[in-house]
Amino acid sequence: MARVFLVNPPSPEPVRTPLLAFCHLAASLRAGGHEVALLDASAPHAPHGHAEIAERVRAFAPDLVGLHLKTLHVQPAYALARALAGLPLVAGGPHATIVPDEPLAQGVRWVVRGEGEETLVELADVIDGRRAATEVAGLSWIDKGLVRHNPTRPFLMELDRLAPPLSALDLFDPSWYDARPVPGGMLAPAGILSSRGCPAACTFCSNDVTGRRFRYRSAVSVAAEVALLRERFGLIGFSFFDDSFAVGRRRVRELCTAIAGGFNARGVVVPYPGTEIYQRHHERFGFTGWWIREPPLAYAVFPTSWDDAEIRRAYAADAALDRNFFRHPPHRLERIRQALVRKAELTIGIQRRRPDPGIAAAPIGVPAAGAR
Ligand code: B12
Ligand code: SF4
Repeated sequence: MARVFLVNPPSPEPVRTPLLAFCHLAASLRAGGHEVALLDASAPHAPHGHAEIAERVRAFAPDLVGLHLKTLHVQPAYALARALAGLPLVAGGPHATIVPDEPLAQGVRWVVRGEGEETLVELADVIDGRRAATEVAGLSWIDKGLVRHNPTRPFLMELDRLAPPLSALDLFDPSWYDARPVPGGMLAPAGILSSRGCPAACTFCSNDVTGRRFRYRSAVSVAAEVALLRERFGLIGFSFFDDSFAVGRRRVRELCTAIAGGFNARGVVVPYPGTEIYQRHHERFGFTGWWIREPPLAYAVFPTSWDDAEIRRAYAADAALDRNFFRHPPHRLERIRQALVRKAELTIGIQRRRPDPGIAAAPIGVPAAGAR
């Protein structure tokens, strides 16, 4: 059993939710029989000073210390690596995947390229003396002073077989974040990952970890996670962190069926003429020609100011919900309404955390008026 301490380095751009990558990595390490501790130093109230971080790490007596690297915040991460000199460092994440030689030149001994669940567990096995480093696909490392890049590990195809990320939530200290923990002391996770990869190839996109090959979890597995989040944290709305959530019509349909819900990016859908959703459903639900036969949808100007009442109106009131184009039964309408109210509350919460009244006036996190 190896002892692994994961550190998300401090960054000038604090993140207010547990790092999902660490949920996945820690869950897999535990499932592989290893001991894990972690520190999300990018969280607003976590320790940020090198001395305090180093003290915590050393107190755990780790066999491996993992650092998460993103390009934008790599300089503070390398400064931390210097402060942790002498400890067996392993780096991973988007930046380490793209330029593995760089962390190796910055005092890091091992780099995990790409998805890390299997590679990190196998590296922990190497530390335990249970396998050779040369056998670990996806690993770059320094061997007797020379940099070696082992062959690339294929993408993880069977995502259902991964250890459930929720099983590592207890490792995050709620006091590092602003969010209030639920009874039982744990924080809700930031989001769900139902798929990995994206077949598109936007020229500005840096998704080298999950790549172009689209893979997805079964609807049953995602529905089970949603049910657990509802039960344990009382959540009624869920963020999906997928690279490209909408890929695969059959998949999304199965997901909708498996949870008795819908996916709502920006308010309630309006079936515009010429769209597929209109074409397929107007006869069945009786909204043929609705824009000419029925009173116009009464949307208020969107948005006008950013006080609480305005946020509530912009998020929680939706003329399309009242119109109920798809004849949802009352209980489902009520669930959608609750989700909209929750969205409004979250936005008000974000707004309240903004210290600068000038910034508070900016329409951050609010759907564009035309997005309906
Ligand atoms: C969700 C998300 C966020 C959320 C994270 C919330 C949270 N609490 O987790 C928020 C909104 C906060 C966020 C913020 C930012 N993000 Co972001 N985000 C993502 C997104 C969509 C999913 C990340 C994720 O969870 N992936 C799933 C996990 C399983 O994959 P992963 O994170 O890569 O981790 C795996 C491997 O990298 C590796 N690994 C990761 N860390 C480590 C550490 C060790 C030791 C080891 C061994 C392995 C390892 O193993 C993990 C498991 O397989 C990705 C897109 C993507 N394709 O990943 C962008 C992405 C990671 N974000 C990106 C960027 C640019 C940012 C910002 C810098 C945006 C900005 N401000 O400009 C900020 C940075 C904030 C900060 N201080 O860190 C880029 C990073 C590119 C780069 N080269 O660094 C990505 C790749 C988007 C893109 N395609 O360009 N982000
Ligand atoms: S993840 Fe988004 S930005 Fe990246 S290639 Fe796919 S569609 Fe483009």
